Amino acid sequence: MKSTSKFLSLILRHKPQIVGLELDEHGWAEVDELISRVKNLDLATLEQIVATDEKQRYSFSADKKLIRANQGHSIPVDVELEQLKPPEILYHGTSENFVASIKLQGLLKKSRLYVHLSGDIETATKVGRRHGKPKIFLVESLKMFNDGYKFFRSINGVWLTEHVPAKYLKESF
Ligand code: HQG
Repeated sequence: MKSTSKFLSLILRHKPQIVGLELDEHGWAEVDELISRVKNLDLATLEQIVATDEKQRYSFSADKKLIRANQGHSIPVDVELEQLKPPEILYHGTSENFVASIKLQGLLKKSRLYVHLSGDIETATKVGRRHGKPKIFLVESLKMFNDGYKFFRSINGVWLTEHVPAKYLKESF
């Protein structure tokens, strides 16, 4: 199940073409088509993945005919993110290896559409651990917002913004 979920994330965020699928401009794929193109995937399995995924990565449309990833894309789709005033501080978990470069350039979105930020240190630490020894940056998000930067929150609670200049970053531990 976990490996199918990972594969779904690859298809719905990054490379739908590897199974010959197309996403629409809002990132939706047709459920029937997805099921027919991914080996060993049926509707019951898909429903279970959407319901139990630990980060709530996917959503069905109201009529359940379409499915999309809630965030994390590298391909340019508009998932109709909610634009919001952020809290005073958000967190970014990364690896120690990237610290010098981040202090110089700020946070870059790299291959994704946005820089991903977390609402709490625990989540940011898990994100950072994916890349190596974790390192947390505090982001002065409210200050950024007041300076005109836009913030979005995906429906699974991930905060997103296009770039965090170094002057809004503070090192945590
Ligand atoms: C780093 C996972 C050098 C950045 C997570 C990160 C998240 C820089 C890496 C979501 C840099 C990009 C996204 C700079 C940023 N110099 N390195 N100037 N600016 N970086 O995977 O934020 O499990 O694209 O710190 O939970 O790690 O996929 O982004 O380490 O929500 O659902 O460049 O992916 O969710 O890595 O993770 P990523 P991320 P899923």
